[in-house]
Amino acid sequence: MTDDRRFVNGHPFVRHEFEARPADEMVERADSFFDEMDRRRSIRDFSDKPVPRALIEKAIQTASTSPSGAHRQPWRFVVVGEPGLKSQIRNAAEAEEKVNYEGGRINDEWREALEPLQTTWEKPFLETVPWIVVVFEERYGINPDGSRRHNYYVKESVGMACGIFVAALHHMGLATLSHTPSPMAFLTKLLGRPENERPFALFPIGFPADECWVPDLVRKPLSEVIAEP
Ligand code: IYR
Repeated sequence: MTDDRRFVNGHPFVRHEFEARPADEMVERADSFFDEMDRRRSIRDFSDKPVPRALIEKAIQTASTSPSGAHRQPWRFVVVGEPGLKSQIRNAAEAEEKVNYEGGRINDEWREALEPLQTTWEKPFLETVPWIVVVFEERYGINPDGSRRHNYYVKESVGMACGIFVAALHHMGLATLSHTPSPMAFLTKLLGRPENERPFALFPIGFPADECWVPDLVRKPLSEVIAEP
């Protein structure tokens, strides 16, 4: 056994190779990462330009580096590229959203909150995009004997993984929308997922349309984001 591995109460540990950086390089990297992330926007006008599946898989692999409760990694990323399935997702999502928008499931307060986004029940981008990734949370695992294995902080874990997923896509030059067609139960059936999984969010992924408009939203200033104890 080398110096870089040891057992702690019988459990394997490895030495962590932390990458220490000079102070000026830390500031430079902090600034440039902020600038890059600040250019990210959620979009709804997508092009049908193809995207290699390998890029989607790399973004999923990156997302899967997320921290998770007890390292249970309670997420599944379902990659949908088949046009028929995308159409089925669009149709089912629009059916639910039509009830939201026109059937009264969105109350006045909510409607007012959505007004600046100008969203409607129509979701054509679900057919336009080359890929839809549907993220499922694994509510509990299944042991080899069929019994349930508890997962911890599932929503927190999957939420963090989705954040890293969005950042990875943006970093590689792809655009997405964090979308939660509501209710999402239809995705379990459509994608044949087991009972221990629940849909968490859906990400249409591709390039923006030649003309793509987004709401002129303002990010909160730091003074409204940071609070002192
Ligand atoms: N799910 C609907 C409504 C909607 C809700 C929120 I909160 C948004 O940030 C955006 C939309 C839809 O997708 O249109």
